[in-house]
Amino acid sequence: MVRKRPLVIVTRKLPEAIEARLKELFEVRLNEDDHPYSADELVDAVKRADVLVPTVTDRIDSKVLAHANPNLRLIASFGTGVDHIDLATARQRAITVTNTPGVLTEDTADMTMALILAVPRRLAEGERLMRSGKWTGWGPTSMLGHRIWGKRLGIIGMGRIGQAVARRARGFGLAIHYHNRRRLPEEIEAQTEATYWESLDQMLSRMDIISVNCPHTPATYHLLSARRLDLLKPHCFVVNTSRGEVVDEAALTRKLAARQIAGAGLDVFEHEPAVNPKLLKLDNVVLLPHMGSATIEGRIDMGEKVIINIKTFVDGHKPPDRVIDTML
Ligand code: 8YV
Repeated sequence: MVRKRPLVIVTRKLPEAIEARLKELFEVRLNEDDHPYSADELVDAVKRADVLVPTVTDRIDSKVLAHANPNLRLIASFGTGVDHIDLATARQRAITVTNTPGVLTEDTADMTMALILAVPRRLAEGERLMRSGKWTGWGPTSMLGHRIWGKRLGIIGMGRIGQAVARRARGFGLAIHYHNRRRLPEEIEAQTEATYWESLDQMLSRMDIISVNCPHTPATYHLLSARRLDLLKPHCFVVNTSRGEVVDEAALTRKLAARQIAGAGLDVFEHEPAVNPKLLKLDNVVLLPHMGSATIEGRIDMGEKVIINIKTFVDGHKPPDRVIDTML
């Protein structure tokens, strides 16, 4: 690092306490009005920054990185997913990349569980009915949903968040099934009596609820493709709190509209902030604005992690949350 106080450019507004601490430690450029940066603004940022703090809304691709000044040595991303950063180009340019894993696990698992409950039990539909003023009172066959207890939950991606979802889901009487690149150690499986499926296709065809909890990588892009969505039973519900790109959103929308899938709970979308307009018209979906980890506690913890990653790096140590390690 060339300067005593490196220039840290933060692309979005962070909690006050985090911004205040960043200002104490570094020379900082903040985003006062919190507008998402355009591609030109990102280029401008990498031209000046010693450290860039982006979020999921910033596409740090090879075109942007081509403009990086030689002192840009660290991208300390605010978030766990790093699919918005071209990691191969960053590695080539010897830019270390860090993220903020672990601190949003429980919050994201809570939101996943909320959707697992909300869709089969028609929570959002019931709420809309109340606000419409059209509720005529209780009826034995009105607003019937589907029981959660005793159903099979298939978790795609049994990392930290997937496992936290499994722990919650056990409490609601769901049987836990999972597909993961690698099978988990027996003692972890035992905690939630989880059944491993090496074949995703086979798991999909047998589940009542699917929860997507894997990261978006080139290998998981459209993992739930049209072909795989065809394997789901018509009474199956799909919940996604990971990344929209993991599911073929157009195919999912078609199947939901045709009632070939019972419903979906989506916190993430393939082309955020755009949402397939046909999804907005469907009653059997619950849609949330990418708020899985949106708690003040979580955002502060994420900010603390960003600060620790920058501070250790600037002080010449290995930052704890290295996604790309250029320091070896
Ligand atoms: C964050 C997320 O809010 O951390 C992630 O990967 O998806 C979100 O929960 C967002 O990415 C912050 O950049």
